[in-house]
Amino acid sequence: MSQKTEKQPAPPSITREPLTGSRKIYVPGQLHNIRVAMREILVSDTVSHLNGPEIRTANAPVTVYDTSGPYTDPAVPIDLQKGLPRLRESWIRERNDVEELPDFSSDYCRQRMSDTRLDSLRFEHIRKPLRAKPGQNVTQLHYARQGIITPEMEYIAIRENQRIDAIRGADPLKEQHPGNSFGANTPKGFITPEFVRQEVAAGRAIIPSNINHPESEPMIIGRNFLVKINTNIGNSVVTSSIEEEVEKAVWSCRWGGDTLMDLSTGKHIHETREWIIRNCPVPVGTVPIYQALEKVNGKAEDLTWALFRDTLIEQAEQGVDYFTIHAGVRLRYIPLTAKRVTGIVSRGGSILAKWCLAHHRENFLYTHFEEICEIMKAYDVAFSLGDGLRPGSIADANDAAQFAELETLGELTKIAWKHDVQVMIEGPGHVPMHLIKENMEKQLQHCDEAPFYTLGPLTTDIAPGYDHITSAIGAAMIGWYGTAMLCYVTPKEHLGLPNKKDVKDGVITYKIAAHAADLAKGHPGAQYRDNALSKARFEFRWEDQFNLSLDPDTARSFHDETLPAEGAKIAHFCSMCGPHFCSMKITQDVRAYAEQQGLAEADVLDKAMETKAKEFVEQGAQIYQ
Ligand code: IRN
Ligand code: FE2
Repeated sequence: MSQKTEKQPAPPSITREPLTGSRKIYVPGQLHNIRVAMREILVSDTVSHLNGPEIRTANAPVTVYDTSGPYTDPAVPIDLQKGLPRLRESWIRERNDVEELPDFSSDYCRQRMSDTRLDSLRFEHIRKPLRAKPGQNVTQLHYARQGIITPEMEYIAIRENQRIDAIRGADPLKEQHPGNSFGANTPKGFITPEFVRQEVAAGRAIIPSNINHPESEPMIIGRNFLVKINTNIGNSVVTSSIEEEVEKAVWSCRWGGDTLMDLSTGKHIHETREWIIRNCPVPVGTVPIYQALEKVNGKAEDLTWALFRDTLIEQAEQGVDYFTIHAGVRLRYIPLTAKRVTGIVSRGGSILAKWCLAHHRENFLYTHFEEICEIMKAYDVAFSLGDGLRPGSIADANDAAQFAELETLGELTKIAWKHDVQVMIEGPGHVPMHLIKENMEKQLQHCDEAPFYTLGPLTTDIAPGYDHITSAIGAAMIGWYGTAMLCYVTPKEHLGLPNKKDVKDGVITYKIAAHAADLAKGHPGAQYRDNALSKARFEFRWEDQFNLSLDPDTARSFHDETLPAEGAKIAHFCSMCGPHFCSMKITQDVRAYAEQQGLAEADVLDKAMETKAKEFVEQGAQIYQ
């Protein structure tokens, strides 16, 4: 008889309703039989009653990029025990280059499968792992280089544009590059599937898409696309359970997390990850060395290549979409960190440094790099080349250790590309504003434009409790310079494991940084939403202003703190300035007056200024006498 000592995880509390004022829509593809999930924000009419009867003008709904997955579509049944619908499964199988394995190929999984105590915690019994057929390469980079536009690429092209009216009728095979300086509401370019393919083929962008994670909706990381944000979750030995982590994962996607890293180091690492992956609509990343370290009971010197390799296969067959691999922490760079204020702050980096010193040998991730590539291409796992020697304080920014590692990451990028394996590069860390640009320039130079993925950077060390802000400043800057993905930092950074509130605060803060960068870079779809929100604000369409914002719930509740009455939602002022000092109200009055008088707005302003100037001089003469 099985001894079921483990309890079934309690169903987490998942928020299922769409964000207020929004609904899920599906945009069909032209090349492939796909439906791209997007979020449509409904807005009300503009109402004007200048000198006469009320005039209503309709405002178009605003379509935005949607990372929330099937959770916000009330029509899709969700069963966390079964996992999400497998959106990509048929696309993957129809390519005819994968095979279903009779069993999981890692030793670790095979041993676990016989452990009946874990039955209720796992999903393996409901699926078989997929792997490339012998001799096949199943990466999106491989397809892109052969000129194939995959359904994943078309899915991405559609969702990246955000504005579906901009792409309707566009030729999907035409190469289109998003130009710069897009004027209000007039995108000059849009992203086509062919453009996506070219960027992937050039190594400038990656599509993390493990064939064993068919639940994930395709997304792209590259500097000619929307800037993405990654969120980290995961338990540690001291806190949190499987259900809490699943809840945080869904929550992170709801508010805009584009990818999710499970950094669990505590109990049931494998099972926690399985639950997260099966229920996660965005790509999932991990740092496999963490689990490898658990397997040797935390003794870094006991790590071996064989054990690490087995861990990679275990996680690849679970469906992890990208691996942080700290292969750039070379033995000879470690002394360069000796005089640092904060030494090595990367968890993975410090584990490998310890191994290198204990054995006085080169990092086994570096020496076995080509073998790692062989595994990556059999499942399409992308590299996130870890910055194990990133600076952990302002004092250590841009030092010799950091840049030596970056050069090695460039060397490894070329090896991965030789195998058609997708690569992005991890970056710092703690960097003051004046040293940020150099990071981007060096990364582009050494890593041949492979996408950059940075942790912040934090621009000062003096604000624990507020490091989502210290780092969002750096993130916005480096995103503008060309970083493709920003790893969020929560208010709990340096202090503790983030809870659900911290996850949301981190996500919204990073959405701001990413969007600010999109605007500055001139992404064709970015400014449309700002314009729609500004128009709603100017016209006192309060509900529209809330709903168009990144966090409608907070915007609404802040407003309602002082003016809770329903009537205030159409009032032409808020409690900030009151009814008589609202600049927007005054401007509207000026415009109304101009229209009444048949004058141009500028003339009215001139006239008004003249009167004001006169008054001022008269009053001033009294005041300063
Ligand atoms: C991102 C850029 N540089 C580091 N990161 C993230 O930091 C990385 O992807 C992972 O999620 C987290 C912890 O990495 P270390 O501390 O093991 O390097
Ligand atoms: Fe830090």
